[in-house]
Amino acid sequence: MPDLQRREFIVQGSAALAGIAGLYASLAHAFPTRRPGEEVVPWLDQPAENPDPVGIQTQLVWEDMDSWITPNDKFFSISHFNRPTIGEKTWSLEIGGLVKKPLKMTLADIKARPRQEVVFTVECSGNHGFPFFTGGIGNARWAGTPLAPILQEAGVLEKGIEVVFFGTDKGEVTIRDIKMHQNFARSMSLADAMNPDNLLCYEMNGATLPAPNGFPLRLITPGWYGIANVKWLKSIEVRDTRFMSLLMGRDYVTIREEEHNGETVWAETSVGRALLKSAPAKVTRNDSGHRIVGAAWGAPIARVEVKIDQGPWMPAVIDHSEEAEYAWKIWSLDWENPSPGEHTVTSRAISTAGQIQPAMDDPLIAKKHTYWESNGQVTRRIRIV
Ligand SMILES: Nc1nc2c(c(=O)[nH]1)N[C@H]1C(S)=C(S)[C@@H](COP(=O)(O)O)O[C@H]1N2
Ligand SMILES: [Mo]
Repeated sequence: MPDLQRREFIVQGSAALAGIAGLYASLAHAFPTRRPGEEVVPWLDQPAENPDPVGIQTQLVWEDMDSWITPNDKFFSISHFNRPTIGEKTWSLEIGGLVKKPLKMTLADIKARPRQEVVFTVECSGNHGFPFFTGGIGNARWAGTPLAPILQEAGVLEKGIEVVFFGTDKGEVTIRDIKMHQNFARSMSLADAMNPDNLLCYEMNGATLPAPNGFPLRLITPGWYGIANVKWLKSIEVRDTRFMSLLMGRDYVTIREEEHNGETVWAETSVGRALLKSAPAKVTRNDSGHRIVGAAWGAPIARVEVKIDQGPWMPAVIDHSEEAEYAWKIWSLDWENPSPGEHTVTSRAISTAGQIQPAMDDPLIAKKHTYWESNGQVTRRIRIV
């Protein structure tokens, strides 16, 4: 993410966050795999120091994961440009472009519309792409109003095929010798934008959407990588051509060597839908032994398997006490009599469609030359005493 490091940022304090801290503490759910008297055995491989604490704020600390819902003050936050401070009173959302009736809505207008919630695990597609970025994921209950009826009300014209979401944040982008100022922007096809699960979201885990996560309004598009979930929304524009921006066509582009009939094709694809993934979260220990706990997400999960060192894949137990279509699943495996010394723990998720999370040496991962869409199997190291 070298682009993140170079930018000037308007740093915003997290005072607002501290104020609502009490609110969501009561929302934290008891973690299903917790056992009496257990303690966490720390991983040996800790993440490297974050070189960009403004661009990447507050990563998930896997060992500390103790609730299905990630509390707001522990939720990661990514900013590519500045971090805008938006006053609710002066803010409004414009819906325009190729529509019959352009709309302008205040936050009160949006809150007066039908409310809808979704529990959705948001992951940055760069997560696990760098040694310093392994906690770019969190699970929250998002609330807002569905996007589709608003687009319907505006009346998308026949030739409208693309819906662009602009953030308030902006930065300088240089392409060849052209310097320009672009707002953060991402687009979706009209069909994808009309998905009834998409929300214009103003609430996170029962609290006002925190500034780092997009106050006053963000797009929540369940099933897509973090980048598609545009924060600090400013406007929505319907167009008649495909849309490009830094975050669609240059950055957040995966470059991969693919085999097509024995020939290598270098493919460039824009990051979009989430991919099948899992990770071990922590190993705990109490009087009755060791237990490996983790999460799986990115596609409907059928099974999760765990491998210790170079041993066989063993089936983990998926917890069904807290579940939602777009939320991560928590799994665990009791680790019988681990031998003292160093071990590796690897997990892989298997989707209901039969896909298997790829190993790091699978050509899908090994022949990927960019760090986006890093959904390869995660291996952690641990010392048992
Ligand atoms: N306006 C705007 N929206 C944005 C971003 C941004 O920099 N600006 N970052 C995106 C990225 S890369 C991710 S991973 C998610 C992260 O959401 P979060 O910060 O609430 O965790 O927001 C996305 N939406
Ligand atoms: Mo991201």
